[in-house]
Amino acid sequence: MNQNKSCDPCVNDMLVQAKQNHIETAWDRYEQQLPQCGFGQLGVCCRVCWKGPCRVNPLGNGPQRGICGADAHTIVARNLIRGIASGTAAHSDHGRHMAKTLLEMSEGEAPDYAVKDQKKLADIAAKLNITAEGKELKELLREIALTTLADFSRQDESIPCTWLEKTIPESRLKKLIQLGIAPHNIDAAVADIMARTHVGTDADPVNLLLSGLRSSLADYTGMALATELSDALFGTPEPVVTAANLGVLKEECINIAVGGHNPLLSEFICDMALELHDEAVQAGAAGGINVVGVCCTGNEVLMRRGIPLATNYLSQELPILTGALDAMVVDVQCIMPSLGKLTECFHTRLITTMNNCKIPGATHVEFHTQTAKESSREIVRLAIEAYKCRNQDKVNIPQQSSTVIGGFSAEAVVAALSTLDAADPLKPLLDHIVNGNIQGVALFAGCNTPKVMQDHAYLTIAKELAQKNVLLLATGCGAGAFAKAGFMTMEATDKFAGDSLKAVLRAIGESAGLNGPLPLVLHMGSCVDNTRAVSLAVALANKIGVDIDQLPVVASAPECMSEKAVAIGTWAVALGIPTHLGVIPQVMGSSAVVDVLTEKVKDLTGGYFMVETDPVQAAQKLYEAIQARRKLLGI
Ligand code: SF4
Ligand code: WCC
Ligand code: FE2
Repeated sequence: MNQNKSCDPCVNDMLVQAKQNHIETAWDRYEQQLPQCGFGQLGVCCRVCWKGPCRVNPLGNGPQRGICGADAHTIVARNLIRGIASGTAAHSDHGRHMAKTLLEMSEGEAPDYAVKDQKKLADIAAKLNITAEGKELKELLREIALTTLADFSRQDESIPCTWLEKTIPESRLKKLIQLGIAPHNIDAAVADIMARTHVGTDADPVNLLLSGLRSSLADYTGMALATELSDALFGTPEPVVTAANLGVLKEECINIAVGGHNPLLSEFICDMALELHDEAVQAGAAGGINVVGVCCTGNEVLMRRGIPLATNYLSQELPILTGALDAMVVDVQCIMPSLGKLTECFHTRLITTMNNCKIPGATHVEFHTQTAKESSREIVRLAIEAYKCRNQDKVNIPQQSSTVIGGFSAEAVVAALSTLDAADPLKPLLDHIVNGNIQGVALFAGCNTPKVMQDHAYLTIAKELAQKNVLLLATGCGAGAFAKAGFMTMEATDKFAGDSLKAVLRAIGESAGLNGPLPLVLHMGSCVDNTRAVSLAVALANKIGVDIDQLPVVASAPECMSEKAVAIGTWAVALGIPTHLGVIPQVMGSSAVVDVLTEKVKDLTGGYFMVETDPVQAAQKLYEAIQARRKLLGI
């Protein structure tokens, strides 16, 4: 029963239980939506103005234009880039929040925050050409914040965003400038899309798609700065051992799940869980407070603090069904509105925290950086109160979880490599790529969708590529899939890696003091942290003097669904990376758009999209893309 819904046994167990108790989940609501609208799936439904909605008949035997005359190509391109704009806005809003926090710190207005990683701060300053020497911390924070915020406000279109310029190879930047797609201002890239897709404005699909590429690069910029500034504040991740899946919930503890994306809050929830330990024990929870993660806030605290991960996006409702979750604390993005109604059936308190993300049915405790500790204390106390209403007889926690070795920031990877060659840490990695022990690198990113069996394609593609000696990296809910399935362990390396990959991972792991190989899939963080993988690729490219589109590096988003994922996939292509999508993107109604995204864009950026719903075939195509790159490099 339910075997086709997920490859995660915990999920399948909980779904049986949900059915018995007449509790509805995302999988049920997906079924209620079937059959989904064919026009929407093809991207040919336009709701840009109120003369519509207009639909173009994809079979050619109905209307071929909307009322204003827009054809399928215009409509599909407009719909696609509006999604990219939303993804860009979401990621970069997260980045802006970080930069503004640095500015507040410099003005003494965010007293609870500190710089945990001084080295990272110094690296950031150097990257941005800011002199750190002789400066007071506050002054340095201020300069970094203002330089970063200038990427949201610059009006001179001839100057690209600093965080883009400083984090990609020179040759790539030149190419992007030539194509007119290097953003000068993140917010302007978003606004440009909203302006040009207004009724009666840009109708040229290629021109529309180019602005989509520009916005996706603004998305990259916002992500890069968000990740780097978070590292300075909360620490750059280092290898850490933890666990994943619903078994990480503990009956004897007050369980708090943190979900969403923003480490500005969740870091303090983790601190407060320790501080209020005695209050929890007094309330009857002998084990104190157990913080677990969901989705990307989960990835953030997993990477930096080894907080266990309860589950990834699609199964975010299920921790509540265990009856053991006392509070679900959420910030922004990828939080199902269903949680409001669902928590009404349980003792679990849903707590929203951000002004731009309120959910009916939740308790709202507004979080401000100025009073981070105070708000976090209030939130954790709400969890303690909720725990007092828990019915222990109804608690049913699936006893399954997998070990996870996470924390592989680019710095952590380089540090591990430096145990092999301290003077030139990238050399061993490069040598192994050149001699074929490592055939290439694949980055798994993106979400979950009920359109396919949850996590299945991630695991299948990874097994296929690992067997062929491809080094695997993962972020976001893809990382969640691997974490739950035990793919972030040494055992998985022994079981699934091809011989030469296994030998390399063992050599690095052992010399780095791990007493075994590196895990099969390296956890690089939340979805905003995809730029960690880019920074590693850029370091390799710079070292051998090539551009990213020459490296044997590919990306795969087997279950992409969010607009952020669309933006990420698009910047991967803009940076020159062959990028696989495992679900059919909502663009198939326009042959012109499909042709640009899968073929013509190759001539512009070197990257391209490939769509393949069969995971074995997808692995084959990704491997072929790697081989094509190797051939061109002559290796
Ligand atoms: Fe219809 Fe044109 Fe309005 Fe879109 S913009 S809804 S195609 S009239
Ligand atoms: Ni990023 Fe996708 Fe997860 Fe949300 S958290 S569901 S965008 S991968
Ligand atoms: Fe995410």
